[in-house]
Amino acid sequence: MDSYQHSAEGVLAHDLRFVIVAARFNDFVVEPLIRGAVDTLKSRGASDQQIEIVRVPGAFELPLAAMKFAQTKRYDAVIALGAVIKGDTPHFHYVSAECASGLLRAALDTGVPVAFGVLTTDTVEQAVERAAIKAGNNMESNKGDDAALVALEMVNLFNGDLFKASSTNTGAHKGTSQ
Ligand code: INI
Repeated sequence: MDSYQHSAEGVLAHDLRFVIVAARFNDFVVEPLIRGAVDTLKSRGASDQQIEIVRVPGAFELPLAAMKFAQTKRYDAVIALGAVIKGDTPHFHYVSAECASGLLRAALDTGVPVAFGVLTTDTVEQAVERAAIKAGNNMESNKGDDAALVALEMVNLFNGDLFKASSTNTGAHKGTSQ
């Protein structure tokens, strides 16, 4: 049986281009997410010129921005960052659900990886924790960092041998009968 292991481990970003689309809403949480994502990409060799950062009003606006940037084909991946924090009304549900499904659609419709780095939390405290804002935090739980790693992994997967036009791997459907 063929198996294929993958992760972002060792993946370098020297030749890759990323766009980070980030919501301004709850910027006290989103800005640290941006810093986490940028630090991770830079630690893998990306320069400032390879990382575009674009802000939109809120999480609800992220899908359209992600879709538009993905359609340009100028970027290897889109990293969407935001924070939807539950309030007293059902507004949270509409924003978070449409944001998630819209970002997935942007990826599926364009074929460009879109990392979902949007926090959806019940409380401000949970959001702060996931953005690793607390003093002394070593960024281990920064979800912007996680989203950047996901983007790297997906780009690396699609740039790899399994997707090369000249690939001689003809056993993709071996053993299946549909
Ligand atoms: N946008 C967010 O990014 N996070 C939120 O928590 C949020 N809440 O709770 O309202 C939010 N709302 C704004 C929304 O994303 C749109 O910008 C707005 O509805 C205009 O389209």
